[in-house]
Amino acid sequence: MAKARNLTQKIIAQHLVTGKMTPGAEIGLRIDQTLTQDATGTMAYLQFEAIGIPRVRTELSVSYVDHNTLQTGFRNPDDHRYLRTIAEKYGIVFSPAGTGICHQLHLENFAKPGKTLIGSDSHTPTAGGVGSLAMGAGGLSVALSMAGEPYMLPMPKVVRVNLTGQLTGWASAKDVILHLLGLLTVKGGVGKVMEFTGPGVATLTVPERATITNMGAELGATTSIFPSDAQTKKFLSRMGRPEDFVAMAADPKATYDEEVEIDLSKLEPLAAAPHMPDRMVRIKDLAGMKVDQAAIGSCTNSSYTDLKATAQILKDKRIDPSTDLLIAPGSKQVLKLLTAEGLLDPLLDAGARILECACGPCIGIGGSPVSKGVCARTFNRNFEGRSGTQDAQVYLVSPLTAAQAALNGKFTDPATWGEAPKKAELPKRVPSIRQLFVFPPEDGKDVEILRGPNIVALERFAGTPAKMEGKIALKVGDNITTDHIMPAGAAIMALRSNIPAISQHVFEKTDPQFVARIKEMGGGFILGGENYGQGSSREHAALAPRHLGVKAVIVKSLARIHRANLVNFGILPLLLVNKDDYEKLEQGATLTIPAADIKPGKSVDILVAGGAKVAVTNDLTAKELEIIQSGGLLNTVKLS
Ligand code: MIC
Ligand code: SF4
Repeated sequence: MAKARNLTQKIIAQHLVTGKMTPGAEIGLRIDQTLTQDATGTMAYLQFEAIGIPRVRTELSVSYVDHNTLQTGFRNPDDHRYLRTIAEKYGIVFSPAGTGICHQLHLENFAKPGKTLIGSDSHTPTAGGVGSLAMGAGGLSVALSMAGEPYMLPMPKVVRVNLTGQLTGWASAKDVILHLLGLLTVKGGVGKVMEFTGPGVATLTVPERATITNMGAELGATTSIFPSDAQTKKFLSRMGRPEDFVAMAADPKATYDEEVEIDLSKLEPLAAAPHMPDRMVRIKDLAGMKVDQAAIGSCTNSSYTDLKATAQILKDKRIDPSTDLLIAPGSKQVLKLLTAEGLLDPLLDAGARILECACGPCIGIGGSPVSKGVCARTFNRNFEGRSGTQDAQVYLVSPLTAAQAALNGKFTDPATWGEAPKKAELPKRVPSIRQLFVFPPEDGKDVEILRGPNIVALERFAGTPAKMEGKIALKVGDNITTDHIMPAGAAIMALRSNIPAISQHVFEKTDPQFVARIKEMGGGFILGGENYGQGSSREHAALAPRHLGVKAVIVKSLARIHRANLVNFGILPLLLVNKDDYEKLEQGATLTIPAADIKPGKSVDILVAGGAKVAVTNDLTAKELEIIQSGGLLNTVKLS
């Protein structure tokens, strides 16, 4: 009899092209679907063009425009036009600006149980809400998946997250994932898939599940996944695509590498306190704190059910005049539903500002709070400065909590909120917005790709020298995010298609002298702590440092997507054998790295000027090492 498998192992087994399913071993997966968004997409498609094939080889590839929708100059609209023409040429579905946020739209329109999905955005696991095995990746990895190449990753461990009971009162799906983050921390999921099982699963609707799998990204997890069951069937048929349903679940006797228990009935409203998504506090304990801004939206909490609950709370009330309330619906479908159901009026009448269906304030594109402003946001990241206001204090909360904060002008004890609204469900008839997607012609041969002056040609990098010499250009601590390395916000993100220009902003908020210093040094190394490169999948956090001459990062541990991006662009990711050596190494120290002696999983000594030695190792495969030595993945691509 076949071995009992959990759901993750089942989908992996069905898509396995190379490797053995032993945790940690490298595997290659056939990818059914890809998605990109504009801020990472332009680079991904420049790379796809460089690969040089006439058509994508996936079942479905979608290009969404949702991040850089602010058009304060030619750059963003030029990027959108480039993306539209590329999509037509290569057989990709195109979702124009304003249609909605990639993950919400993908969930509503395209995600399917049992399929593999790679997206150039770290919150791609949202599609795990319908049982897709959906992972975030760098743009180049997505470009290769579009070219039909297997997606390479270490076989994850599978964690069984056993849900019992059901949510009660004001506790919601957001509080489930906030609770898990408090339990496991922002590095607790690295190398793991969070697979949700147990009797509590059936009590959660697909939008609730998607909130949980979305923010599983903040655990550093490879992905998160729910089974495909009666809830999934209901969701897919309300979305007008019942034929996409297939039931999928773990075998009854499946085993897992680790287990976590959550009793849903014990949860209460929570918040992630500034400036990390795992800094868990109870809303009750924040009671009395003034809230300057409440914001409801982002790919975590912008569904119809989230906004319906918000409308029910705000109905016939007025928000506190000293608090701003920003609402960005996740898609035009959500917006149309709100309109059809008469739910937009309560939001407007209460004083909410309705924003475009896009990422917006989540990534610092508008909606920055006042100086030192306290925010209650339903988003997934509260890294320092990400809101656009450097000293803002962002608390990540559920839509129910955010709506209450807007009404009261402050956090209050949920015990004072009265009766919670009944759990919102999608109506039976959901209006379709399918006609808003641009489906590609059968043959894109004659389509002309239109590029603007901000779209700069790809740079090819040289291979690594036998010996690397240079200085530690920057020493940073634990949990450095890709937002620290390559900041976001409207001004800098408009440069995403222009590496020479965007590289002038590397580490700008952490150390404004960094760029000048590394240029003067003629390149160098970065020293980091645990979980270096967590957060966003932006490959610019590897590409731009590489452009500036960063040759290696030496760290205690690395986040998964950033590690892959470093390899893809030929930067050596080295791990300190003895983590205490971190203290011995200072910014400015001159190092010699014997690059030619580096072998997979073997340690070598770095020489520190003055005579000291520091042992470093790596978790690279022979192939990854070869990629780095060749100056990056694009230099080694040979398509089958
Ligand atoms: C984010 O939430 O940080 C982003 C912006 O969506 C990124 C992608 C990017 O930087 O373009 C992500 O999550 O991968
Ligand atoms: Fe967009 Fe924010 Fe989601 Fe990133 S986390 S995809 S910026 S809504």
